[in-house]
Amino acid sequence: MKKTEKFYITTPIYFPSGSWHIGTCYTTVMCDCLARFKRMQGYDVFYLTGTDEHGQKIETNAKNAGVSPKEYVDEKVAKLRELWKLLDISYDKFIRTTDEEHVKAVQNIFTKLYERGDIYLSEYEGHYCVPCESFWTEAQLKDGKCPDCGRDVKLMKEESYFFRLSKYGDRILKLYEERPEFLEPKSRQNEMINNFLKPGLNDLCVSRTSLKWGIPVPFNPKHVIYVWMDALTNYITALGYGSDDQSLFDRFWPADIHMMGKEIVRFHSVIWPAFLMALDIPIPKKVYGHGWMTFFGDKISKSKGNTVDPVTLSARYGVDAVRYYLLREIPFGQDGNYTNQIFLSRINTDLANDLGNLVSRTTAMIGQYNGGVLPKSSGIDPRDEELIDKAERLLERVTEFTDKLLVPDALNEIIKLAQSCNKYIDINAPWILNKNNDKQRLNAVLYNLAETIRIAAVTLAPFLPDTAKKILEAFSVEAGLNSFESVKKFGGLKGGETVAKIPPLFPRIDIAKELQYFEDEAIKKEEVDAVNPENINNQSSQASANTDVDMISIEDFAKIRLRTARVTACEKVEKSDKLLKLTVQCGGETRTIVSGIAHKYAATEMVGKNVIIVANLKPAKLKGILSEGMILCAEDEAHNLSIAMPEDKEFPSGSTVR
Ligand code: ME8
Repeated sequence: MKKTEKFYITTPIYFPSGSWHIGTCYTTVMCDCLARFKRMQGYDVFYLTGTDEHGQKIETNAKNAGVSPKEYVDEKVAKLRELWKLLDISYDKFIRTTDEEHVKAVQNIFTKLYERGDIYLSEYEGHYCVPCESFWTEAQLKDGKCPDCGRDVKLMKEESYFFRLSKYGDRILKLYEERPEFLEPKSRQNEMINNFLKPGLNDLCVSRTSLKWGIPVPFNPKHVIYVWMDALTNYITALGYGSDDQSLFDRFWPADIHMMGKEIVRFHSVIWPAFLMALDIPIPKKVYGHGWMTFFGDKISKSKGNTVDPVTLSARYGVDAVRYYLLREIPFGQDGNYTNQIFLSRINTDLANDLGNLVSRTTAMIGQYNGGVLPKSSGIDPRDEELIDKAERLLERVTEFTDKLLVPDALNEIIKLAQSCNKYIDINAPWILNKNNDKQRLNAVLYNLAETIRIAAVTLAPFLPDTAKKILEAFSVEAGLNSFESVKKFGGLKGGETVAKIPPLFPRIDIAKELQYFEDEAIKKEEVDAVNPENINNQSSQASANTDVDMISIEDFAKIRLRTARVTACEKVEKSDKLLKLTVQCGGETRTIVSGIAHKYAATEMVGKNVIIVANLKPAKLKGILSEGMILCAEDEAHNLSIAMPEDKEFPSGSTVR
């Protein structure tokens, strides 16, 4: 790679609604990690984020708050910037769609498209979803509601400018064909082709007269420019497109990755390329639509009343715990479920047990056995080859995954190396070497540990910058030894460095106590809304009452989400004869389910079984454990149980049961 190769990465620009939750931070933290990774690889990186400040939603919110739209957004934007600062987001530019340069450039773009005949004046009659700022035809509505968010839409009829989107359908299809890597994951491509491109695109309404809070159409100022046209162009106006200084645009365009949640892929992979085609501007290299952080199966969103506050979580467990969770928990392109339990367990197992414990043990041993000074390397010993080999190949493996945007797998490689180090400590037992006065072997073991930790910490830096910094400081790693280049070869540390014993990077969490805290504090509110405390007795009495229920319609039945799931772990619930606590994998999600089957099934025989679960049952607490679903069982009069299982043992988990 040439030193000067560029990398331009963008998040969507955020609606300054003020209700940011852990899910909203996902795109930004993911892009931050990729931007940092590329910087460490030597790329010239431009990482763009910002805010999407116009539109009806903001106009209404400001009115309700009794302030001007600009006052409203100024306050919210300041809060968002604080959040990004807290989460260590290393953006190169924060664009606001109220920035004067952006406003001017959008007006220029609108005029250019009008002059080219790609924008024309007509009348819009149809539906509008205010929360999504989306236009919909009657046929596109789902049960009369917005097909994206399920909320009410408004009927609109007004004079509008239109963009000739219909003209670009074939070119966009061709783009997908010629550049299959343009839109990922592949499933999103199929969705766009089947739902939008194949049925044929309609021209897009790109102006409104019924609201004021937007960028005026320069040659007809009673119209303001449609918020999505205003918003999408930020990716080029931020680089100075349409201004006097286009040098950033010349350097960084086309974008290497536009990253976003799956719900706005349509705007980025259909409408945005069409705008660019109309402007004769090259198409971005990749649009990546990631999955959602869900909360008991629903997308986390304020409107659904289930937010989890990243500021509270960061203050309590550290920013890097939040970053780690976000980067580790959502599998490639899929959704990842948030529960406090999963969040806390992740910190305990990966960060406190594996990584944190390794650093504590190693610095403590160097303190105890060598006065806090790193011993010198004593050359390669065949007993150490396996560890050294793993350390030397870490960056290569992490790069391979990161390049494919498989960030959870990349992180897992680093944690795996920490686990190998912990095993290496157990096998080599430095305390015995010390007792036996085997100074030479003891020094070699301590050196190998410190050097492997250095390699792991440098590689970890783009993911968890603060943790990496703390580790490197503890081992007095010099500036030259914190680069990617320096971790390709084992043996960078010279020996003689001062090694400081540092407090645990991630103190072990008492999960039961913390879950109690969540219940007592504000975060509890969101969870408790969904939690309906029940106990096993009233569940079973409900079950027997239900044997005589009235007939239900097919729509009623459709409300019950039955899914296949695979049991990955199981244990008896303490002080209960009836209950088993099961961990099940349901598609991309891991859930805990407490089930009253212990009198029939042993915990050990449950592991590996495929079961059917009610996936949208209100979570309930049983013996203090949050149960997120129910396992289907047949029960005879003598209360014997038989678990309902899909006949095909290999059937994928997460499949719908009907
Ligand atoms: O859509 N899980 O802004 P936004 C994962 N202004 N990602 C989530 C999420 C969740 N639960 N909730 C939100 C907009 N996000 C427009 C973009 S770009 C020209 C205009 C992600 O504030 C969401 O998918 O609603 C998106 O990537 C980002 O947060 C901003 O969403």
